[in-house]
Amino acid sequence: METTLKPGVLMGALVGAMLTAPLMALFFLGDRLAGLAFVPLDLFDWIARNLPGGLITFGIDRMIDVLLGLGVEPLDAAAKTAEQFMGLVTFFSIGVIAGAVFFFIMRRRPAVMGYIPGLILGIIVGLPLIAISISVNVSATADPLFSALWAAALFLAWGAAFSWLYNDLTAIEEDTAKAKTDVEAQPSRRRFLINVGGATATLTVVGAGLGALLSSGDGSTSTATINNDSTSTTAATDGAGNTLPNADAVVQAAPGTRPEYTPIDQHYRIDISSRPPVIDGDTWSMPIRGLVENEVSYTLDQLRNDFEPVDQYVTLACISNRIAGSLVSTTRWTGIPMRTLLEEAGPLPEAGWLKISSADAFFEYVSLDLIREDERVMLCYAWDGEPLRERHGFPVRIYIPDRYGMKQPKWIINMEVVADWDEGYWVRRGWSREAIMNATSVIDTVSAESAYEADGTTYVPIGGIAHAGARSISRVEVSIDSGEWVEAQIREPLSDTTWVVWRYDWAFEEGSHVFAVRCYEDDEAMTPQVETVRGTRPDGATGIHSVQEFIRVADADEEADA
Ligand SMILES: Nc1nc2c(c(=O)[nH]1)N[C@H]1C(S)=C(S)[C@@H](COP(=O)(O)O)O[C@H]1N2
Ligand SMILES: [Mo]
Repeated sequence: METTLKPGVLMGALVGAMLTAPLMALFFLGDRLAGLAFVPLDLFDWIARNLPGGLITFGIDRMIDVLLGLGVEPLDAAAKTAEQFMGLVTFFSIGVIAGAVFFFIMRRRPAVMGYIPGLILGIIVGLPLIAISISVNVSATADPLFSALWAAALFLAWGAAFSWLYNDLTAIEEDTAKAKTDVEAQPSRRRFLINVGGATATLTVVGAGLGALLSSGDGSTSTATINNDSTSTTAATDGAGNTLPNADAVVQAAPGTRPEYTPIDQHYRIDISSRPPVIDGDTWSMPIRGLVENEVSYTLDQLRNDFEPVDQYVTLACISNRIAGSLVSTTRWTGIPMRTLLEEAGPLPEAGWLKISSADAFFEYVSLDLIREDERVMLCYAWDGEPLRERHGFPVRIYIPDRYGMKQPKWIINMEVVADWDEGYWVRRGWSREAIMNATSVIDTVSAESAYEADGTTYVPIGGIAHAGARSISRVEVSIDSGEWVEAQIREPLSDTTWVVWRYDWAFEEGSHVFAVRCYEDDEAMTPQVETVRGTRPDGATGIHSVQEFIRVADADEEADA
């Protein structure tokens, strides 16, 4: 008979929700206020890292489908936000389930035992989560010991609150039962829950609100600018105001083409963690050890001051970029040829590979032969003339020409010369071993607004980009309404490791048209881009990009008369 007077599983779930929301808000506040570990996101990172690769890719693909369907831009920032949101939902669900289970078990206990059951709950849920947080967190700036103590205190308080609420709710049930006739007694449980809910909601809002206020913002929000002004799309300077090497190029981008040199705030960003690792540039140093004659180690100052800096304009793309996707960008990379550093270490005869490891547990292998043969392989410490941004790999990352981003670790903390190749982070999860960039061409714009007249014909500029890693583009062709492929003009590129901007001035005909583009590599064979449609996994997407648009030129006749 007594058990019926005890609050049940649904009540437990409700209490779980009421207590877990402020717990998360306090974790967030600790993160913003003191750089303490944000355990809910650590949990998500840990899950994402330990799921089989196929499942992760499937999950990310579905997420991208949803975001694309919603028209969310920029996609990579939105994906990061969605990931963080999924992390918070997962953690919250654990709290709700913990509440339900706790009340379920307590119902079957004969007597109330003060705060002990709640504290035990806090330990059972908290301990593994703290262990997970310690193992994956690389973005917290506070001492891991402080983070662990802080998390332990929060989980214990959270657990104790379950006992406190459970005991009070039980007491209220009993009072209510005794006072069956008392009209006042019935609403007391509801009043109690409203009071508790109000208190936890206030704590949540104040904690999260303060945390948000304290967020300096790491600049991860980027605004997409569509440029309809032909002078700014082919801007002649980089972020620091330096003249770009192809400033005098004859061919101008069709208005509406993406910026040829990506503004640094708009450079795409992809990494395995929900937040970038935070590294102190003053204390960081990078060793090269393993099968070498001299173990060497470099501080950031040494890398900047003791070596002649090299600049390279580079187009970087993610292997999970879809045809015409936004995960590709171009900027100027500054650093030191990896060959120079390798020579200082002096690999032993049996050495074959360089294992590069990152602060976020990411790693990849680069062949020593490649480093020796290709001096463009570079240890990079600056982008667009500035120290690498936190999210782009501060303090150093590697550049390997012709490879997708998955081969190019950011946030490097260690290099080890080893004898044998092994699978890198994404290779283990089923992605390409070589990750050579596929030749790709994209239509950015069919610019009816920029139509112009010449010799009695109206022309509409069409334009976009094409790239093939470090293999250069020799020719771009356009086809309209499945007609003959005709050659487009190519703007002289920033370098032979960047995309080219192409343009085709089309003799306009009003109506709905399908525009398609394809490109050729700059080799003897003039290798054409692969036209077969193939998804991103495992070797990167291939296929022709085409767009269908209804093209009408406003007042074309009037302009011709004028
Ligand atoms: N340490 C580390 N390096 C990394 C990654 C990562 O998750 N961790 N992601 C890789 C992938 S998949 C890509 S596409 C590029 C993206 O670089 P960006 O974010 O600076 O554009 O970084 C690569 N290097
Ligand atoms: Mo990537």
